[in-house]
Amino acid sequence: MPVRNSEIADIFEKLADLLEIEESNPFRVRAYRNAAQSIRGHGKAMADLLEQGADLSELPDIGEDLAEKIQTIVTTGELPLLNEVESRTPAALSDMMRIEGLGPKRVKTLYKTLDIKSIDDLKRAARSGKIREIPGFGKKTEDRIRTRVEGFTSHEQRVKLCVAEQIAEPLVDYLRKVKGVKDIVIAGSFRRRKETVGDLDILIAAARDSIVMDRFVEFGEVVEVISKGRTRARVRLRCGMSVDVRVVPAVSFGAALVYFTGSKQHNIAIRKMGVRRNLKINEYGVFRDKKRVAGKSEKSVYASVGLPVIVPELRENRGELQAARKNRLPHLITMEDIRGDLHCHTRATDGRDTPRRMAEAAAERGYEYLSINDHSKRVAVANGLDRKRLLKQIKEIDKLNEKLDGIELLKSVELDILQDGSLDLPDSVIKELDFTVCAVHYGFNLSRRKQTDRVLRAMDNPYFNILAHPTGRLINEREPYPINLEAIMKAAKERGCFLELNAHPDRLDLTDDACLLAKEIQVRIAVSTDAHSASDLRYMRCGIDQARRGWLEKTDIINTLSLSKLKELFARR
Ligand code: DGT
Ligand code: CA
Ligand code: CA
Repeated sequence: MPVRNSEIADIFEKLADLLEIEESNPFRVRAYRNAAQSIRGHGKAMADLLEQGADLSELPDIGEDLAEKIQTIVTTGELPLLNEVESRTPAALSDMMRIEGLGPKRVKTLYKTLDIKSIDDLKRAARSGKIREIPGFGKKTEDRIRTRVEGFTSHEQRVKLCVAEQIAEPLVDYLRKVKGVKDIVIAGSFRRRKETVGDLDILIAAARDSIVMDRFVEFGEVVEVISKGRTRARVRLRCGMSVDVRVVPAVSFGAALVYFTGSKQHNIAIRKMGVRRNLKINEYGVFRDKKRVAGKSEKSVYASVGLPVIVPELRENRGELQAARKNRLPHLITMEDIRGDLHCHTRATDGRDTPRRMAEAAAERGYEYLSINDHSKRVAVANGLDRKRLLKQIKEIDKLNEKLDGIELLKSVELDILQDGSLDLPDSVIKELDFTVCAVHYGFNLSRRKQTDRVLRAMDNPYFNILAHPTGRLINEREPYPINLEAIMKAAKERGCFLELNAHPDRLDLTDDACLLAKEIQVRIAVSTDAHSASDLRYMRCGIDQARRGWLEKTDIINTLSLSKLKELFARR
């Protein structure tokens, strides 16, 4: 099976981590990290590019040496250099660097002084109070490590939706080619577009004597066959993810689709509605006195209980059945509604492309506007913009806009909200911008009350427009910082500010539940990608998936508006 881009990126990232712990040359470390980011964000699979004879050294951040290493990984599945480094420095130290607050220096100290080599070692040491005794750590640091590390493993098994997509695609392509397969759908949480999925549930319409099950367990990525029958099988893949496959006859396909798409709560509610109509609803069909009355299509199943089809994203038993009954289902936002992106970075700070390249990529997507939001100086990036550099960028964008056709670049910034609630640049320069995106980037361990006050105070600044990634969570890596989102949403609504739904697949911040809350409070949302390269603009789809799960409609989202409407809103008058 071809090696996925994410696997190549993981190898380079691990190598960078371990070299950094070994205090290797920082430029070398950076080169591997940049390569990892570039490969991960690339729309096409490296394996495919190589097969087509492409020269990988022409890709951004990939030189000849790295191109050769990618080739090695694609052909052999591993990188000898990483194996060599791992023989000196335990591989799991790299996992520890994913823990918030643990950099290479600390990981190294923990390893050298307490022989901590894995997350489990770290958890034990934090619980036993040994870490606080290391010079430079202390009780506070130990507490913080303990909270992070407990959270780290508890949800590790769930896979981010965008990663699950990369895993599922080759498998589905493979199954589709098997003789006798008529239809194939990935159901479960994947179809409901949940931000993470536990396993894949693949539904196949095929004749009963189809060989598809035999083919399925022969798939190259399968490392364990957990169970296998004529109509159902479950396997584990090399990446650790499990896959359920069901083969159903065409007459049952709709019923099976409803059942395996779930959610379980939605299914149970539908089945109860059936019971009230003397119908038995299961994965095989809809039955009245043992007679099949529906089940070939999803539509027929929903119709049997008097409902229109409900889109998978809404099937969580969060009021969608009541809404359907009253004909009040929301008209969910779609990609076509989006007219621009209000958060991206360029080379000026930690992005990879120029404003011009970003603008061209946005125009290719059919956008009317794109804003440039490089970091202000306080943030973790070393080269954040100060007043002078921001003013210079503003001039550059003005010039660029004169040349650009069909798309306008908006002048913006991603401002740090400082601990006292002030913004990181003076109003005298902020007022030169079209609008601001503001965010909390440090001081995550304030109390809920203090963190909330900090953001509320920031919103008092009349130039505050959009609160970026409002909870700071990183899926599977960092918990949200404690904050009263409801109070923030209400204040934003009152002041004419907006919240971002950060569409980056590592963030998806707001959650679906938070989107529902925003809708209830009627504060409007910007769905923005936080792109760090032109290809990252494609993450908009991940944000739209999340917004749809949160019941958001076109009118709830500001980057569906024309530029002139948007500018009016940003004036906060
Ligand atoms: P996941 O895999 O944890 O991300 O979530 P799902 O929703 O994909 O759950 P999964 O894989 O356990 O099962 C797939 C679907 O099968 C689920 O969404 C609904 C249906 N299902 C599973 N177990 C039950 C059950 O006990 N009762 C009913 N009514 N449906 C079930
Ligand atoms: Ca599942
Ligand atoms: Ca399953």
